[in-house]
Amino acid sequence: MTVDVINRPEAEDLHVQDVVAAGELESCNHLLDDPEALNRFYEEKGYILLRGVFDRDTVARARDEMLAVAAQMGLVEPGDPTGKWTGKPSVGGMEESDLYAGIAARLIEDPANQAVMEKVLGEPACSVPIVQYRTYPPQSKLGTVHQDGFYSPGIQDYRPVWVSLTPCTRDMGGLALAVGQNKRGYFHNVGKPNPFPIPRDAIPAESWATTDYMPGDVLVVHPCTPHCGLPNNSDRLRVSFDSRVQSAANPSAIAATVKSFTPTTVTVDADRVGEITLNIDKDSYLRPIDPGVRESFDGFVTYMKPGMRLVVVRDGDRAVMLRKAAEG
Ligand SMILES: O=C(O)CCC(=O)C(=O)O
Ligand SMILES: [Fe+2]
Repeated sequence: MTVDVINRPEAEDLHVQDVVAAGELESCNHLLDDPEALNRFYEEKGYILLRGVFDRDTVARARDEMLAVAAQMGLVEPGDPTGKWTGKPSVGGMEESDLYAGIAARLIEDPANQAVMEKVLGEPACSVPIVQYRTYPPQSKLGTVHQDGFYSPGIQDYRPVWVSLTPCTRDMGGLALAVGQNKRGYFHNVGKPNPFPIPRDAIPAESWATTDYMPGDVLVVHPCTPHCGLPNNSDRLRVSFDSRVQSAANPSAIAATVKSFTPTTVTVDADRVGEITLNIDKDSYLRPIDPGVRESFDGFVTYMKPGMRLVVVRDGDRAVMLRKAAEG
């Protein structure tokens, strides 16, 4: 049954602590060479789990690169590939730090991993320049139960990927998904303030599933699948990132530098694509300064600056979204 927009100011919220992920996610490796069957599984269950498909050396490189940043912050000893926590508290808020820039793209776009990404997307893939890098010590503050698509309107034809770079057994707080709940619309409660928490009774408790993730595994999460990161109760950091893959031939989300603008257009120099001018309208999702804050259309020329680094999401020559760049 599809839910209409939920507007229930009195509803009790669903918290990550309430999620008991008793189900086990299934591997889709046997469907990799059958694009139709793979798509059917994705649309039916709301995810694709591929075991051990990324090349080991490329995963180890990405792991070492992320752990080197964690070591700089004192969270792990330098050179410790297991990511054992030193006990130093994390300052938090590092998910989009420039210190990590490029790690995800190097892994996803490595020639050794391209073929599998092409199978996941159905055409040659490149990564979207928006990545959240997570080096989460035990007992870190928990996130929310959410559906990615609710917060990212207009991003078409991409597939979100979640990758753990060290073994992420279930005591370390990997991703839990509400299996098959991607076909019922958005559960976010617009009767409550941002982040519009999902009501407790909206998702059947028995739909929740997780697994022990291993380095080289790739999890693709449907933009409408409710999911959350579980608590990390181990003695190690959870070392994962989440990004998205999209068409390499016709990328809709591109990193770009602002050249000039008018009240209704922006001209940017876009990576891979070159100079383009896009129309801005009142429905464009404008968050060029702080990705968490939507700016007004009317004030466009007052906050735009030449040289700004952005991620531009386009549909033809319309700007669907302008977002502060998260990657280099
Ligand atoms: O890794 C997490 O804790 C959350 C990840 C997530 O929300 C995502 O991959 O969309
Ligand atoms: Fe998410």
